[in-house]
Amino acid sequence: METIYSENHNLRDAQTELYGGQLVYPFERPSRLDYIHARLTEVGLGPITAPDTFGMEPILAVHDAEYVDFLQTAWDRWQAAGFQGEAIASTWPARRMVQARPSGIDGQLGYYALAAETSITQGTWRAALSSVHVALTGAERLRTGTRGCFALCRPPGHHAAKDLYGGYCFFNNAAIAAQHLRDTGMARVAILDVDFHHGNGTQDIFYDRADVLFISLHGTPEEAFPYFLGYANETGSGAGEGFTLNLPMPRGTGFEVWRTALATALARIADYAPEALIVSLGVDTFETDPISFFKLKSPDFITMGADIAEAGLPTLFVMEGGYDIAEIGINTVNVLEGFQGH
Ligand code: 5XA
Ligand code: ZN
Repeated sequence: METIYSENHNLRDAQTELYGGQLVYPFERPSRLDYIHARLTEVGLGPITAPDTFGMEPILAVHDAEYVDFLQTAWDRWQAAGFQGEAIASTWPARRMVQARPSGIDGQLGYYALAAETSITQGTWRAALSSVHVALTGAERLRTGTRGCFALCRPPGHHAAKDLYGGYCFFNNAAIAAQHLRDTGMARVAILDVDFHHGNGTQDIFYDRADVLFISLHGTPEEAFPYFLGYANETGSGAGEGFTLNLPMPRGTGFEVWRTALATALARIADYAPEALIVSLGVDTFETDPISFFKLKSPDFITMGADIAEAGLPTLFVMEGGYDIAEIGINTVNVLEGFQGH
């Protein structure tokens, strides 16, 4: 299986994440990809290729133009305002407040942020742009007949909505890839999100549409980030009614239960009969992930990949989360090997 990868992800090296009331070095850090890259090479999964470049059009097909402009200029504007640390939101348009876009950078951070853990830094824009190119290059491979491809994206994307960043995400790589497949001729695309966290951004982008099916398996939002989306009764709206499926699961969920949910997801995908499948691949379902609460073990990820292969669809794996860094390479590549070997 081919992997698409760019060293540009290293440009995203934030030094601060607001976690547990402290500013810590972020869980979402460059070395995550070093471990995955090393494992890909160790097992010889296939070629590792640099991405092609794409213009802004595929991004603007998903994201709001003012939001894109905000991301491009946020760091420079933050610095110009004289702030010393990394750019972190601190004020939100909460209940019963006006949802208007402030003019200054401090106000706009709160306007566009869905969470405060994600700081914007020097290099964030370029890394986020490159991550999109990685996903789009993978999508292009599916268009030319590839059975499976791995887009080794970083920063991740599934929390980013058309005008929201957070949860370490800026552009929604999987959604942009799906939209690209739609815009270049595919009638129906399915997105299966197996990251521990609900893909709120992807859900939001496609919520009222029937041409992209979104399914997410995740920690119950009663207890897990992003907390305010991902309940089972969110099923789509308008033309999209029935084309969102959420399968939240409780603390301590192990692979037996998780795999039953995956079977439910795969049955729905078979029923939908898409032309391609995009998997938002996070391995933070692993038992020792530091910010999650499922109990999957390393061999389970091989079974997961084999189960996904059973769908028999051209499949693009798009990297999302996973923070047990010592094991992230093994767990991620296990999914891909499980898929490939099947
Ligand atoms: O999939 N999303 C993540 O792994 C990020 C979670 C951020 C929690 N503050
Ligand atoms: Zn996650």
